[in-house]
Amino acid sequence: MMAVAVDISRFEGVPMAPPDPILGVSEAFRADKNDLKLNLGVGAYRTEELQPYVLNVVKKAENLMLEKGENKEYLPIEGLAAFNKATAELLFGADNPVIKQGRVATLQSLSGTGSLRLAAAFIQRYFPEAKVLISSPTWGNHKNIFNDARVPWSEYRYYDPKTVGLDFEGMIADIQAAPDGSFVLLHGCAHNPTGIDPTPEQWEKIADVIQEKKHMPFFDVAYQGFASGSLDEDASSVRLFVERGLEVFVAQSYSKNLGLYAERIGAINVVCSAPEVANRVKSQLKRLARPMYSNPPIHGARIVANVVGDPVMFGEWKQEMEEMAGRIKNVRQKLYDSLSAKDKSGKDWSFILRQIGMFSYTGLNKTQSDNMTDKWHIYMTKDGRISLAGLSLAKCEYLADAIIDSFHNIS
Ligand code: PLA
Repeated sequence: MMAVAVDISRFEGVPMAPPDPILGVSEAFRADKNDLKLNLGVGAYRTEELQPYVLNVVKKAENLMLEKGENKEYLPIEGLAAFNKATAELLFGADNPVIKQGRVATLQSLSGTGSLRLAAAFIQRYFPEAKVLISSPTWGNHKNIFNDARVPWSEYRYYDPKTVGLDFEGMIADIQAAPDGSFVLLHGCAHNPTGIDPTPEQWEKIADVIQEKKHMPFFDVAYQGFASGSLDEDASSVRLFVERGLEVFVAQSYSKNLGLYAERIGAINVVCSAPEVANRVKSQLKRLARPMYSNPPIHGARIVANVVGDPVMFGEWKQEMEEMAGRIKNVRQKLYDSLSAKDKSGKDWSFILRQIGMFSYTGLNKTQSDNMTDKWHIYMTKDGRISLAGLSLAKCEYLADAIIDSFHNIS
């Protein structure tokens, strides 16, 4: 008997979901047949030839792993011990007293997103009254993560379109005005999407207010080493809060700095006031993880543990990371040079040089961003963000033409 198609579906009530504002851009890019097309949507590093890049040190670690012939047994719920040790040391510094005193609860989780989601579930369960403050704007998925975890959030001012810089006063005022004990989500470095980070002095003031208000700092560190090229420098914001003796949440990702996008490797760290507290927090994070995904994948964890744990490979990684960060800085400079040379209107494009990390926040509005895609085949998010990691020196002039056209000819 052949199966007969049913004419009434049980899924009538399921509407079509809109495409994801970031990952949907890659789908549209793949469908475009024009040779000029350029994908500046998702923040994924490309070589000058615009090809995906697997770090040499990753290949080396994978070869070693293959030689050892390790098994594929389940990891514990908390993940690979060697990874958890390495990741906390990389973040806080190996000599940090919080590590020596056993005050950090670290769980390997599903990259940055999964780690944020686990923390959000923890907040929902143990701080049901608390609200999370997120920057305006922020990485689009932050809102989805807290919405899905049913954690209420509101925004604090961050970006000032007039100065194309940080609205520091606004940020401080909003953090101050939030109910005591709120969670304040901060980008550890290379703020996404604006590329604008507070200065060290501003970080101190942010910490002052958070401390005063008994807020909980919650860092999202998705670009350690990718902003400045230095792992330590990019962790300095987090370390400043930890040095003050505060309890802190930190989500980490190895997608960008080790190019392990698809391995889904990262961690959630909770710095606690005492080891006994850290043990309790960790036990509850494990309890949340178990029914969600049981335990994390092993491959990426082994790569990180091998690279960080071996002085030679660690050195090679730092060098490759500097090269990646350096290539992004070069295209940033070339894009600025091309815009300045071609744009006869006298507009000051120097904000591009002041931004840091993978992205540039161009100030193009939605209609102008649409023009970039529809007319020029340049794929980017509709908030005007472009990923410089997907740009080559060779394409800078073309991009500059497209930006100038969209900026001046489209309102
Ligand atoms: N946090 C921030 C601030 C991010 O920008 C990203 C990735 C993540 C966390 C999560 O990355 P992970 O889950 O792979 O560790 N943002 C990308 C990709 C690069 C994305 O949207 O998923 C972006 O294009 O904004």
